[in-house]
Amino acid sequence: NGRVPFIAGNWKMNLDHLQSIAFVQKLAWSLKDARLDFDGVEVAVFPPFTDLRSVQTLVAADKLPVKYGAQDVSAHDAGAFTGEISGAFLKALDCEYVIIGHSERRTLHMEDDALVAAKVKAALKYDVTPVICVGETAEDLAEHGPSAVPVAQLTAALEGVGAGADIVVAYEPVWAIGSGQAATPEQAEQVAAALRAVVAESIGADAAAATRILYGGSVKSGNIAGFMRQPNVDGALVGGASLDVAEFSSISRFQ
Ligand code: G2H
Repeated sequence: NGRVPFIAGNWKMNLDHLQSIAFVQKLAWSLKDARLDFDGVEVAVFPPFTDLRSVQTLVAADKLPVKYGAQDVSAHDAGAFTGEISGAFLKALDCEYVIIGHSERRTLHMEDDALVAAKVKAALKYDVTPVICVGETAEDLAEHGPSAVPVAQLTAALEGVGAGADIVVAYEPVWAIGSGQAATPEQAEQVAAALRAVVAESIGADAAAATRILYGGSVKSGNIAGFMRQPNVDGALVGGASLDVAEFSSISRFQ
């Protein structure tokens, strides 16, 4: 299908500064040692804001084959928004990606669909590719079935986004996040296919064909291969298992 698989490590608020920097270096060595075909897979890490400058410097200086992005972005361009980080700031740090609408932000920081949509537009405005997270809770699943809530969330997130926009979508069922209980590859495929239809409807068939749709929620080396075999699943957003170099390197090789 021409889509380059994407393995993304969402570190959340876990590794400290020294661990982050050492991780990026060791990951690059590990992937090179394993002779990973970097044309065949994109590997990215998402450190805390405070480590992005160091990661940028390290990656640029050593030309490391690891991409990186931020875990969130402000919906605003500039101004009196204490504590916020703009898309322009992320672009200046050469972030290629930014995670938007992660379930932890939706739940713990009250981010709603409208704010997620505004953040998606803010990222795109500064040419930072949004990794748009959607997913249903166990209650949503019981009440509405597998795709309804993720489909509604993605439809809202793409409201007003121009045709052909460069986006990544991450399907992360809330019941699978950090629970050790991943979705089955078939469940992930079913929702990913529905989400691809939303992308087609919202920003066009070409964008839908090009958009990577990731699965996230308790991904580890032991289950990545099953997800990667699904035609509509193009990678993974990995949390807990992205905090260990050997494990994340293994996932990057789909094994
Ligand atoms: C979902 C995922 C990463 P984990 O939050 O975004 O985390 O792999 O720990 O379930």
